[in-house]
Amino acid sequence: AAENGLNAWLRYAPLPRGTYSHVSLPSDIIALNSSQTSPVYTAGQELAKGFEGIFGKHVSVSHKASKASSCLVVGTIDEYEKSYGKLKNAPELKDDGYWLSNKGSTIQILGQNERGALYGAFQYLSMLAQGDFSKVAYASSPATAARWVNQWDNMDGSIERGYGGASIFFSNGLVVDDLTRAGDYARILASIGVNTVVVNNVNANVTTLSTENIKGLGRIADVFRPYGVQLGLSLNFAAPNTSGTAIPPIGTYDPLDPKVVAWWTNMTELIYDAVPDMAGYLVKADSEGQPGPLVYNRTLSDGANLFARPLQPHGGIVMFRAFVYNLLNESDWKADRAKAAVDFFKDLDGKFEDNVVIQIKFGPIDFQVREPTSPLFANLFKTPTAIELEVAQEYLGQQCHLVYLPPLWKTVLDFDLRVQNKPSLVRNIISGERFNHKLGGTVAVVNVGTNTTWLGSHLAMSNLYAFGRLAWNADQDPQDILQDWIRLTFNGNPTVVDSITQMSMESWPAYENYSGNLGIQTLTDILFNHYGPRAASQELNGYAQWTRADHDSVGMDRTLKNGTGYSRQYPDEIYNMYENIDTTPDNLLLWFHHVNWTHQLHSGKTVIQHFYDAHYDGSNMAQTFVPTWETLKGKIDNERYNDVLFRQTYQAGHSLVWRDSIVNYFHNMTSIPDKHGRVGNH
Ligand code: GCW
Repeated sequence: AAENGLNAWLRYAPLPRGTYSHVSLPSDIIALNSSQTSPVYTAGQELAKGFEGIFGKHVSVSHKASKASSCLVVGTIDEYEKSYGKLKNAPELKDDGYWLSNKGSTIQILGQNERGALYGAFQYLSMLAQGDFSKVAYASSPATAARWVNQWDNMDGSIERGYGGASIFFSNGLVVDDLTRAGDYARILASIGVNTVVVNNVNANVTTLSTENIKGLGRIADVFRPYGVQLGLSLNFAAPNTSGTAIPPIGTYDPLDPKVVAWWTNMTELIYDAVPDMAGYLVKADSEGQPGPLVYNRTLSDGANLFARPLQPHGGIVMFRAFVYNLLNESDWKADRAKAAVDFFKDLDGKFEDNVVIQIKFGPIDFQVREPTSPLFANLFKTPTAIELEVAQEYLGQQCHLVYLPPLWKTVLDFDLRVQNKPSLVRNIISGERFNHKLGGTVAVVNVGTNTTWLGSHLAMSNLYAFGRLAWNADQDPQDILQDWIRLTFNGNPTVVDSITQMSMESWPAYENYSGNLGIQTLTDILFNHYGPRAASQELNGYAQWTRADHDSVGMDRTLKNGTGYSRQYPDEIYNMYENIDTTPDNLLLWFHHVNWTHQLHSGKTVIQHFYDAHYDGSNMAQTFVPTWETLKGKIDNERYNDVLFRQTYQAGHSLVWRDSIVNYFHNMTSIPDKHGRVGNH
């Protein structure tokens, strides 16, 4: 049944009866707010739904404080204290934080704000649904203030890089009438602490700002609101000069022209009339054909501030994307797109309004299977930053391959950039802690669509779940998060947990091995759809995702002494590590250095032999996912069992296509035989 997919990890499946006979469940739920648009109200409903599903117990919800014992109270700390008196030993909570505690059989779920109370309820339900009845004494606050997802939904209902069906927000140029799925989405996101959804594509169409669509955005915000999810909006920089919006065009979009300032101020007011709690704007400017301030010889900070100022009275923020680059020519040995973000943004540090956050893709290129940490995180001190991750598996198998991404994200979140020779973990930079900012963010590009699995694949949902968990607290183990997800999404049967854990944890290494290793990036077709192997497409394109592979040698020389100088964008300790081939880790060798195919790695293998071996290892690994999955037959529902089996069988086959395509390509190029005789000669 579709609800297995639609409810994602919020299924509240019945626990085996014997497992909770010793637990005394509350007899009443008191939600300290009776307004149906309040997240506290939602929390009450959700808790009742959970008790019903997990324990088959009906627990009624009321909204009046009472002293009855064995009831569950959910609300804000403030509301609680109004009714029950001052709390002793209440913990310090940040915005959106929560505190779970119990006094005898009375359970309290208290939020720093209403949203926090809902998050606390979801946390409590997550414990119950996993059969975890341990102590309810737990306070938690989010690491980053902005926990946003970016949808790349177009007004015509298509989704850029979408592999899970059509948009749940737009169709035929308008906001859809039936927003049930949008509300369901908000529920899923609230359960993992996501607080904003930017609903339209960063390649923004101006008609999102038509009079009719602004009303529609108001309706989207209305279905989000009970879940504490705010609407965010992506803007097209040229909107003031384009017809189709609620305000007539004025013939220019120069950010310093007072007419343009007035235009955006008026537009912002119109939007806030419809969406009084809008979170803010997301802007992609001067990138990949999008208009921006550079067209008028203005700076990117002029561009960001144009939007920041009218948002200030409303408490909104601008997420300004650092994904700005120019097309380049491969014949120039020093040309390097990886340098673009620092080149464009470094000197603007300090020139942004206080409510601007620079949103930075985790690596300097574009969601590749392995990239070093973007050096921009170490070059902005006065400006808060957010990391941009991709749940959409654009270059990473497009949800047709299982690739559990948190281990990849953690290589960046946990990376120590050693700014001024001091500990400078990326996760402490984006939280605002390292450079003392209140703002900061963790963002994911997510391509959920109308498909009843949301992402088009049941197993891909672990990436969305883990994204939210890591945005809340990046100091968590990807495997622990995964196992929570497995128990909630499927069940706690040890075979189920072990098998899915094994496949998932092996999936990124497998994909890296058969798609592109040693830091060469993902060798997908980059000219067309970013799917499937096409190593040749990496050369002679303007996108500058080059491998510089030829008969003798391979890799991008990004050193200062002989290459593009990208290495120098890092602080000294990191620069020294990457500048020197001996201290560059094998998995990023070809990102930083141009070497002979016969160059010996730290592992002792040559580069070319590593290519051959890795492609066989990776595809062999992908073959094992099928029998591993087959151990679940009868242990989960048939519908999901069969659906995933089909996908894993496909992945196993496609990994062979990957393997043979890549090893043959480089074997033909180098004429170097495989030591194990597997390549060529057939
Ligand atoms: O990865 C590239 C994608 C584009 C995308 C762009 C971006 C929405 O191929 O489809 O545009 O990144 O992040 O802006």
